[in-house]
Amino acid sequence: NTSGRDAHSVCPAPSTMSKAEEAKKLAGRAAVENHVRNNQVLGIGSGSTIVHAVQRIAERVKQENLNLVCIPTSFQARQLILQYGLTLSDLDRHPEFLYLFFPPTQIDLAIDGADEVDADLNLIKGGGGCLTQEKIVAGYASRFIVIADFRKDSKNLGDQWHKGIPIEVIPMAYVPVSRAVTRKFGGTIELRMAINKAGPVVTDNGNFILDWKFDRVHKWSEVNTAIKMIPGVVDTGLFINMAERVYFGMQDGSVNMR
Ligand code: ABF
Repeated sequence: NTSGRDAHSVCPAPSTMSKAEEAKKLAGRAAVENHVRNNQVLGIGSGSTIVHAVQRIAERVKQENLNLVCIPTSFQARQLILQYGLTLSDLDRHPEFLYLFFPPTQIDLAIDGADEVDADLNLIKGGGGCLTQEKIVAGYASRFIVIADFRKDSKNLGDQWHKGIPIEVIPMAYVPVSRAVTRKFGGTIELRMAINKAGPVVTDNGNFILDWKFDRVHKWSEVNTAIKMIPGVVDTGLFINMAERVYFGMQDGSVNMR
């Protein structure tokens, strides 16, 4: 992830940490078992959960001699694809647009993590700063499958994830965008800083990230559209009506599907 931020890396108890890691693995592997098929073009997400999915994809490529092509959602995902010896590609070579129906889309399946998933499968993403490329790849895929551990499961956005909704902005506009968002929708907003506080986090696209902490439940589809219309906004970490299915790895070793 761009920022190196892990939502759950702040001094977790060791047992919680290992249960969460095990849950990520369960979710990632289950999604790959159920959805990856020969001759697919795959979108590969970012974060720590996707690592387990990529490991399983690489195993299956070897065991079953699968012919797969992978499109990354970040520099991290690109490195992961290369590290596991998978075939790297891009949207230049696989550009078909889902909503045209014919010719069919060429990204068959995008798999990615999330920071939070609500009851309607709306997501907050971008805790790792890769939200724009993640949304592009998911948006051009026929199927978008999310993998997560039990801590991401939520009724309403904001119940579990308290770091706000990430918004990627063009650097020169971060102050007016911050003001526009809080004036219209309330809450508070912060420019995401690098861990050493030496400067702002810079995304793979050369932009900044604002974290908007909202103070009430909103109509997220409308909020997403309105924020995207503010000059200087590149995209938001709200993924509305995009996920087809979510796999949650659970504490008891099971996998819940929604
Ligand atoms: C990416 O990685 C992001 O959109 C999300 O912020 C994060 C999830 O990370 P992890 O899998 O490490 O929990 O998918």
